[in-house]
Formats: sequence, structure tokens, C-alpha cells
Amino acid sequence: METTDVTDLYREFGDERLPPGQRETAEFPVLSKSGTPSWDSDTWEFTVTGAVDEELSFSWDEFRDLPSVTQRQDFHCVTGWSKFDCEFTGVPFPELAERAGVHDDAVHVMFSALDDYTTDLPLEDCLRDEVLFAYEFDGEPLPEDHGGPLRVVTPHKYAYKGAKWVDGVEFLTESERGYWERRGYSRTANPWEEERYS
Ligand SMILES: Nc1nc2c(c(=O)[nH]1)N[C@H]1C(S)=C(S)[C@@H](COP(=O)(O)O)O[C@H]1N2
Ligand SMILES: [Mo]
Repeated sequence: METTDVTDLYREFGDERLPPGQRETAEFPVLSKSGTPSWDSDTWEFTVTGAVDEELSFSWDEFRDLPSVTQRQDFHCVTGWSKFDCEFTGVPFPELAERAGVHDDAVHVMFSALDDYTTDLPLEDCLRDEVLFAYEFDGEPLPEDHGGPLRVVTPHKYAYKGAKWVDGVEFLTESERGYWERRGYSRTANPWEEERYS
């Protein structure tokens, strides 16, 4: 499959590919608030709910039948490391938003996950082709400790905005806070502005 290089999206935010206060690492550390949850491909279900024309639900096979893309992206963790050139395959956020028919009064999005993690973003920050529901990393199924079977990646934001083990997305007409956002982390999380805490 063809890979689209989106590692130049930093140009929207400045001249430096590496955001301030970050150091590049070749590793891919695992950061999880609790352990890696188990999942079952027979019962796994992904839902799109809230301010939409049609709420959607997908089985694992149905989700895998959605149109997908492969992108080369950078990954910035709020704790200070960045990993360049990660190859993720998955479904772009706008594809799902379009299928559900997002209402005009939706302004915010909440992602939920199998480990009860949540994270939120303004809707406009999600309606980008680089926001992926990813199920492959470097051509292999996404490792379970990195969020397999399915995670969100947000290369324009710190990585806590990308829910691992994601199982739902809810469109909101008022903003709400996710797990780390309630604990003082930034709601917008732009790495080039060093929006780490709020
Ligand atoms: N479901 C879930 N998603 C999560 C987290 C988590 O604890 N649970 N941690 C977040 C944080 S703080 C970071 S930095 C990245 C880490 O992703 P990684 O473990 O693949 O490096 O996942 C984010 N997504
Ligand atoms: Mo993090």
C-alpha cells in the first residue's frame, strides 16, 4: 500500500520538526495509566455516538472493511520524547465523521477506551486526515501494549490525545474533559506551543 508522508505537518506550527523541550528517541516506550486490557475480536464493538445524524457501530470485521490509509507520522509524548517516522495504517477521522453525519452544533469530541481512559479534543482538531484510528504500525498489527487492536494517533498533538484501545467516539455540543485533562493536562496540547499543562 502507498504511504503518505505527513511528517512535514510541523510547518503549520513553526520551522522545527522537533517541538521545543522534546528529545528524539529511536525507542517506542509504552505509557499506560493502567495495564493492557484484553479484547476479543468476536465481541469487540466500536461506536460513534452523540450529536450525529446516525449513531454507528462496527464489529472488528466491519471496521477493517472501512477505507484505510497508511501514513508516516511523528509521535510526541508529553513526557519529553519524540519518535520520528512511525508508519500507521488506519481509518482517517473525517471518514467516520462523514458517515455519521456530524451535527452543526457539535464542537467537541470525546474518545473512550477499553481501559476506561478518555481524552477530548475540539472537533476542528479532529477533522484532519492525519488523525487516524490506527490498527497497523510499521506494516504489522498494532502491538497490544501500544493500543492494539485499535488506537487513535494525533501527530499534531501530544500523544495523550491518542486513545489506545479506543472503542468509541462521541460528538459533543459542549466541551468535557478526559482522563488527563481533568488532572491538569492541556486541553489543546500543541507540542510546538509546549501546551503540556493547563
Ligand atoms: N487507553 C489509553 N490510551 C492512552 C493512554 C492510556 O493510559 N490509556 N496513555 C496515553 C499517553 S499519556 C501516551 S504518551 C500515549 C502513549 O502511547 P504508547 O504507549 O504507544 O507510547 O498513549 C496515550 N493513550
Ligand atoms: Mo503521555
